[in-house]
Amino acid sequence: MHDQTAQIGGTFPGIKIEAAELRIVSLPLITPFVISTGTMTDKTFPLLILKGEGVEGVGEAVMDPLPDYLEETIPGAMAFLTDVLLPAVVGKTFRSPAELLPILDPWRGHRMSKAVVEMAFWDLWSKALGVPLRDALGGIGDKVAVGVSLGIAPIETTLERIEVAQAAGYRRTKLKIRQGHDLALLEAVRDRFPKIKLTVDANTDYGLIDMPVLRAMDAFALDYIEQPLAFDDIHDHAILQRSVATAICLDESIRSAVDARKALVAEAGRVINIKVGRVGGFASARAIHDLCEAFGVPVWCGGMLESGIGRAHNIHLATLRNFTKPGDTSSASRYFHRDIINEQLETSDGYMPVPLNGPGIGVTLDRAFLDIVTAKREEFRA
Ligand code: OSB
Ligand code: MG
Repeated sequence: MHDQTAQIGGTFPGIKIEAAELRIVSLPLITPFVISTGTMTDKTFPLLILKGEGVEGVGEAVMDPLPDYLEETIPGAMAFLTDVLLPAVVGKTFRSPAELLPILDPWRGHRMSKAVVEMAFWDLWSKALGVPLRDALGGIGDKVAVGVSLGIAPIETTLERIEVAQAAGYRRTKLKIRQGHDLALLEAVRDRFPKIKLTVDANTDYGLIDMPVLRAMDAFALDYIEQPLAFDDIHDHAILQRSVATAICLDESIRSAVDARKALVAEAGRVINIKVGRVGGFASARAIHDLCEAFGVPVWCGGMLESGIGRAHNIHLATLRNFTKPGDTSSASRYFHRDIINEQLETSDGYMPVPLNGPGIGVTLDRAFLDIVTAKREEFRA
């Protein structure tokens, strides 16, 4: 490899993306994950490997098979990546991830598809530089605080799951809610766990017409209510935030730094959940992070039930200094019997160690297992 100090000093010649490998991977979930928009029984995702000059960068895309979280779908992403994005980057040399943006930005939407290309290149680039992704991004520390996200289940089951999460030291409990599965749940949870750091995530299930229910949540000392209103809305969240004491946290409705600016100016929320896949990559995630910091708004790193590759990217991102609230990157073993990486991403007392087992994302693909769980594989060469 090259001398990293010389490279950081500005003489880095760039790295050529010689080839790309795009897979569809499917991992069964240990327990079905239920949210207001539907139930997931397995985690299916596009995995992108960019190959350049003896190094490989890996990214995991977060769109669902069907447009139930946001509009992107796996079939749409595969077509866009195959027909447009990968032919545009394979065979080209880039000196930094920012040099990819003129290729990605002109296209409308498709932020999750753009993100997987950009994220895989950040991994490739930081490996070529010989530094952890954390350092390339400008993060600090060797562990990040995390909580659990608990899917919709009978109240008794949820109480048991909270017990388990508390025993493991998780720093925050997020309960998925939907209309009719909200106040009674919160009463039961607060009755049993009066002091825990608690949040709820509605995944867009409510409207302003549900103001009485959302206001009633003020009684439960929630750290925030995540995405109560529509996925494409900022305006109504601003009305809601003026009418409830609890902080609103935006997830689905923030897809770019421009969205974040509008939400911050409108005071549509007091917390933002940053998912690097949702917002189109690390450049956008950092811009949102910086903007929130300037507005005095804390952020935290969300998740999409990613495998070890996506989780590693999330953990490195969460080392940026305004990620002051616990993120969603809990132990991979809560979701999967076996991961596609060789390392184990497990928390200790509610902290996830930053994978620093080498440069880049700091984790490595378990190729043999990856082949078993790969449903489709395509190669791209210049
Ligand atoms: O809204 O944060 C969300 C999972 C799938 C889709 C949307 C969301 C979630 C989670 C899971 O809450 C967080 C995790 O990865 O553990
Ligand atoms: Mg959410």
